[in-house]
Amino acid sequence: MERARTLFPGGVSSPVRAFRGVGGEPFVVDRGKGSRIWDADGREYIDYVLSWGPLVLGHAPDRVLEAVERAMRKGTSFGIPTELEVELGERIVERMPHVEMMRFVSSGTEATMSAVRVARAATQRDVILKFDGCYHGHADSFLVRAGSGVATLGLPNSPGVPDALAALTVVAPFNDLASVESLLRSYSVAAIIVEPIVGNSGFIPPDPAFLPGLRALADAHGALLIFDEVMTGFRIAYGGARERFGVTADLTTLGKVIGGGLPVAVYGGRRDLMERVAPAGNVYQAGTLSGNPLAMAAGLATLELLTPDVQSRMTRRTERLVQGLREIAARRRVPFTADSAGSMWGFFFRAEPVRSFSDAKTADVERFKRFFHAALERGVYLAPSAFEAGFTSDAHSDADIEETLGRLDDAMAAAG
Ligand code: KE4
Repeated sequence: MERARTLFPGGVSSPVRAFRGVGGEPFVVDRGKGSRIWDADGREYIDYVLSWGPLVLGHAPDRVLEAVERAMRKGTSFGIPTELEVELGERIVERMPHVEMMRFVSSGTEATMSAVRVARAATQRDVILKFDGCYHGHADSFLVRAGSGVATLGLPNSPGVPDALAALTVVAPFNDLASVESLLRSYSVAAIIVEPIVGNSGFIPPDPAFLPGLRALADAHGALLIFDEVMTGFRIAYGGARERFGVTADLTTLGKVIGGGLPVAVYGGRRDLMERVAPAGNVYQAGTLSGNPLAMAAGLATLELLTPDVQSRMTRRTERLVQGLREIAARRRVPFTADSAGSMWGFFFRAEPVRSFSDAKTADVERFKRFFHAALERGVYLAPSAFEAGFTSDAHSDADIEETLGRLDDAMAAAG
């Protein structure tokens, strides 16, 4: 880390990794396999961060490694169409038929910024509406009251984003349809962009009427609806938010899981919208490594292994983990609320359920910090921020879950 700090800001390649939200020094990881990771000193952890979501099959699954190996022997990149990208695209459409046409990019940020560009072009409007505490990557327009690392570091917004640009982003509280409606009346909004379940302020599910309400309000005001499923995609249901909530977005962004740990993300949706993207249309977007064959191979192998049975097995284990934590907190009289959807989960040290980022901010962050370190000392790696979601994988066995609950019971006592 000393060497890293002379090379990289904060010694990290992404802010959330720096443990600024929990204090102390990040560990340096050496390797991972299944549900476990080992640090450079050989300490072993059960991993519930899983590279912030991508590793839905756990670390280094044999079938994914073999697929990447096969692909790399044929070359690591071409910048030429390959069959692999077609195959992964077809897998995605099979799961999410509302993603009629798509474009591969290399990060969630690229996906969301491109989806917003398409929406602005299609509606010829400039303003976008996002939600307080939601994080859609670090493109300028999204760094307005964002979640994830922005919230973790307590940054109000971000210097370097021109006021003129930030003014084109309006923000509503999550789960607050009245606020959305009043903003849609006051501004000519190109698109509403939302995490269907917020994973970047901790784990915050939508009220039942919220997503259908956004759909109706968007339609009533000529705005498009973008579901940012970079985190929820292929985690909260086999077919994502549309399957779980029955609401169809005009554009959807995906990432993380579809790359199996390699850099892949996607924006896509209605064909009439996506046909506006160059070279079919005139909305420009491009990328040297988009559709990279190694990343396509990893994503394909991952989705092929992510069957409905695997999905329901992970859901069951995640529910067991969350219910177990609720029981531990109740027994220890610790104010606590937790929830999950598929293989995505989260908790807050607060008695009442959390419905918005302002609720999340009232949770006991100091207790979270103590709990995080007590868990880490006992070999459980949770996200080093009170404003992140947790994940499980198909590699997290029933025994891992039971082992985790024993260790976290102890950690909750130690956290006082
Ligand atoms: P990337 O540009 O980091 O690949 O994706 C941005 C993004 C977009 N949308 C959602 C819903 C996301 O959760 C993310 C990225 N998530 C964070 C952690 N919650 C990535 C971790 C990091 O920033 O290092």
